[in-house]
Amino acid sequence: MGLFELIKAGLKKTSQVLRTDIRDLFKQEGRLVDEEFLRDLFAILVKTDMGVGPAGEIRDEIHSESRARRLQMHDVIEVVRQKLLQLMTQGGGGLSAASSGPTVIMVVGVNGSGKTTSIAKLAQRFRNDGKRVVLGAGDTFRAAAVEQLTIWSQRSGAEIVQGESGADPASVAHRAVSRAVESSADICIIDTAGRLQTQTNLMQQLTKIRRVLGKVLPDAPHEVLLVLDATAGQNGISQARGFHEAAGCTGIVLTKLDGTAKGGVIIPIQQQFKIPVKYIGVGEGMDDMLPFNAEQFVQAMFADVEDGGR
Ligand SMILES: Nc1nc2c(ncn2[C@@H]2O[C@H](COP(=O)(O)OP(=O)(O)O)[C@@H](O)[C@H]2O)c(=O)[nH]1
Ligand SMILES: [Mg+2]
Repeated sequence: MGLFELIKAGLKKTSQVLRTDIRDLFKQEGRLVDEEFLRDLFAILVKTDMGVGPAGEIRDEIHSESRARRLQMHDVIEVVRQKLLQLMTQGGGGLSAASSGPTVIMVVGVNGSGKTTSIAKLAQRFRNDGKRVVLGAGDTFRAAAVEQLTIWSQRSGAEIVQGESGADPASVAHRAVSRAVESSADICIIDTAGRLQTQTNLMQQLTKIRRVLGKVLPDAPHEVLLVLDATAGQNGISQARGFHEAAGCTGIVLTKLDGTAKGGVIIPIQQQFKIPVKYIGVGEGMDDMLPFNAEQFVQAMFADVEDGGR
């Protein structure tokens, strides 16, 4: 499958809901832009979790441009697409790299958001590019997380540094980066816990890991990726805010887009965190993570609507 086909497949749930709803809206050929139409369109857009602000902007734009006119479905979709593109920020072109030595990437987020899976996917991408990768199993809180990362690292041919169960994650992180330096690895990715006894403990731990990374390599971490579960919708945003504050995140990985019809959530996410979405997760397999591209994302959201909608 090509890149766009993968994104399209990943956004299938979102585009299918949009397809049903938008086609309903255009049962007659051409539709008068009146109060009822604007209200229905607004409701459809809000259903994607893009937020009432953005949905309202789109509604108002169509209102002011086309009030009392008859519009074809294609014209409306075109306006919605253009406006969504304006509201979205571009991806920011891949990950930052160290000027010399290994690039250190720290990965944070709520339990179950997809951190460990995304690390495995990232490691696989780097391995495909011929890079040498060291993984730090910094989620020592859950024994299963270490196991999971070990299995993935064996598959992709990445090296893994782990501690005893319950070991200090900061010391695991320290050893992982030191190992990456000493083995001249290109990339070091640090996994972290998403849950501890208390939220305060967790935030302190993340701050400490970040500090320790900088002690081994002064400009590390080069990226701090915040992993967000798209199926959590807008609720996930408030949950993740603490992580952003504690770890100083530089980019977002938005996972599980394949599992939700609320793909529009990417807009409030970008607006709230003001850091670029770098990758999107569209499945559980190792190849199911793609670089984020706003134009392709918007195209994919509406791909189904137009495929059979004319
Ligand atoms: N469908 C789907 N599942 C995902 C995706 N990313 C992660 N998962 C699943 O989400 C669950 C939790 O992932 P995990 O990486 O263990 O989360 P962590 O607790 O943040 O490390 C696992 O069952 C993963 O297979 C994705 O993009 N799509
Ligand atoms: Mg994990």
